[in-house]
Amino acid sequence: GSGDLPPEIWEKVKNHPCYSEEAHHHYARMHVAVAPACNIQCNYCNRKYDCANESRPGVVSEKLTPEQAARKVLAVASTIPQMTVLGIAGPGDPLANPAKTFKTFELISKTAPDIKLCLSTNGLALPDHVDTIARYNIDHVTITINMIDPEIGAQIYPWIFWNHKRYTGVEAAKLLTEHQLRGLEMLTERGILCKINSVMIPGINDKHLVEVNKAVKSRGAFLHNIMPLISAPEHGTVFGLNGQRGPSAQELKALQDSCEGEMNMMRHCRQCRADAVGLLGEDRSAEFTTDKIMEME
Ligand code: CLF
Ligand code: SF4
Repeated sequence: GSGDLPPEIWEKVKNHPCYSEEAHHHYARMHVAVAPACNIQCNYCNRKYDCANESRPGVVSEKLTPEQAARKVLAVASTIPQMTVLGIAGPGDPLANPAKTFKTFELISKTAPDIKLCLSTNGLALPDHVDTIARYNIDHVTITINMIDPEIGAQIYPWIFWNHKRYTGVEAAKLLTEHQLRGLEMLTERGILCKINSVMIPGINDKHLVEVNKAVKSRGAFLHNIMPLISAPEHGTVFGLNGQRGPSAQELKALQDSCEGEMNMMRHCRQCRADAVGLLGEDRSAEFTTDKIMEME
């Protein structure tokens, strides 16, 4: 049901499988992997794999040009009528590849104007792109925010690259958190719905995420999605190699419960791949490789 949401917000979330728990049973999303580069390094990422911002690390996607991506969206939309949302979530950071990302959105808004556009970013470059995001009618933006304390951030991010320069340590984390929170404020001021993803890393930011929750709630975030660190050495994560464990299901639920307040907590995230297609938890990406799409056309 619509709960207590204002009608204009309900209109934006009712068909979005990530923003509405109810919608995820009925509506599908797809991702196109058009964004290979990244502008930061997370300790839980290995650049060979999809971005763990949003997406499950560990599976290499087929990289697409914006034109290939637009053709794929049309092919999927004609096969899966419940497909309501197109997201760009990697495999790197979409805003570290702004030309490819916005070209893709532009092509899709022309060929499939009914499809809602969704973007997921680490937030470093967000303040520079908020006006473009608004201009392209992107209604949903996810920012991955794992800390608001640069001392904690320095344990998660070894470096960032911004304004032609590499920053490390606390200085890097300070810039990142400033850009993330400013970007969030700028988006919510423009009426763009924002979801915050946080990766729960036991012993690093698990207790701190309650503070993150307060900070993003006060800046108008619509939904908070706390996801477990996927820690597996085969993913090549620094944490994984160092024996960093992910949280147990009970630890994750306890943290989500302690954050549950006026802001909704997302509990149905399936940590999708950067090229995921279908209902959440369903992966039909293998049906829509570039070769198969050429056969369909
Ligand atoms: Fe994709 Fe992300 Fe948009 Fe959804 S996924 S860009 S908001 S359309 Fe959804 Fe997947 Fe969880 Fe992301 S279940 S990983 S929250
Ligand atoms: Fe990897 Fe994503 Fe972090 Fe970039 S933002 S380093 S792609 S997990």
